[in-house]
Amino acid sequence: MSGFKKGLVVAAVVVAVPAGAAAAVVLVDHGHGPTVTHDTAYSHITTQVHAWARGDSTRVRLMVEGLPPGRTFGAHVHTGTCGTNPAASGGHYQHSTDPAVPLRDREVWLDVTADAQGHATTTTTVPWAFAAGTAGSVVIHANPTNPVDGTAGARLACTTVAFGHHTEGRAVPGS
Ligand SMILES: [Cu+2]
Repeated sequence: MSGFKKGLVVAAVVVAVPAGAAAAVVLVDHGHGPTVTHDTAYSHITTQVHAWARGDSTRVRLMVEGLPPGRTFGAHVHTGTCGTNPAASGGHYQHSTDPAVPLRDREVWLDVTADAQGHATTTTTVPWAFAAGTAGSVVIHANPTNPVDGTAGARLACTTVAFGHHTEGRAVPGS
């Protein structure tokens, strides 16, 4: 019994240390969805978006369930929040409009490929923090992203995420 209690105390101390570290990873933004499904063939999918900040960089993860196995779908961070009109989510978030920088390095692309169970997860890290109000959603498209112009076909589903508002602000233990 006393050994069990001692173990709990040790675990609590280990978890507490990273929260105070300078380079802590903090869950800052989070969205569950989809907020809106634009194509009824995808009305059964579920989405989760998480964003973590670490210093000046941001790690964004898109998780989707219920997709057709084996297919790849383009997905991006968009500027607007989701609405019943697919165009409501606006264009792609662009951290820079400098045409000398490849699109994939100034937008946030989260293309996902479904496994045999229809699950898909993609994580990407970008070297910036989102300013509040500049990015409002993650949109899943019908086709893989064209690396030249960033297009990916029709908008299938949209998940609203208030990037940069830091609605979460929780330190992630052990990271
Ligand atoms: Cu898009």
